[in-house]
Amino acid sequence: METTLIILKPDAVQRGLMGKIITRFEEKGLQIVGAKMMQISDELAATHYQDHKGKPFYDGLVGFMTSSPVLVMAVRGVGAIAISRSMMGATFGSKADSGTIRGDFGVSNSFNLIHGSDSPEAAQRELGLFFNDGEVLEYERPINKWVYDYAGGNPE
Ligand code: 3AN
Repeated sequence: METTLIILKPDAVQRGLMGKIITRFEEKGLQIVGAKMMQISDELAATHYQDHKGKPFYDGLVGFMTSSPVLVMAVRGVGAIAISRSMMGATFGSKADSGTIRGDFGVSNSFNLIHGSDSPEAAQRELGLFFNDGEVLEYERPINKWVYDYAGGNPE
């Protein structure tokens, strides 16, 4: 099982889209194992987006992410990182396919509703940035036996 960091960005929170977006993850079969609202500090945004420092959109991105509260979630499942990225759609809402979160709910290139870690290394790093010890939970989910095929021993 993989765990990934998802952030519902300030536009998703302000536009009242949290419930609809969370529902998509739940209905897909992914397990929410951590969730909290927070106001991202300048320091945390700078650390999270350190790879983008110096790019033309960096200041706007940090300003946007710190402008209003976000919902951060830890989302778990087999292949959760790639599945979440495909559910999110392409970076720009104007280009994202219909059926994806960005494609269905946004048209903007900078207000793009959602962040998801893009690799196992990024997920580990980002979960550590946004969640404290004990905030990402382990709990039994009986429905897992209908979400996954365990006939071979592992969830398929
Ligand atoms: P993604 O979130 O799809 O992985 P990245 O990692 O390339 O996209 O970029 C991180 C964030 O930076 C994006 N979510 C988006 O908000 C912002 N961003 C990336 N490229 C641009 C751009 N050209 N103009 C404005 N914002 C951008």
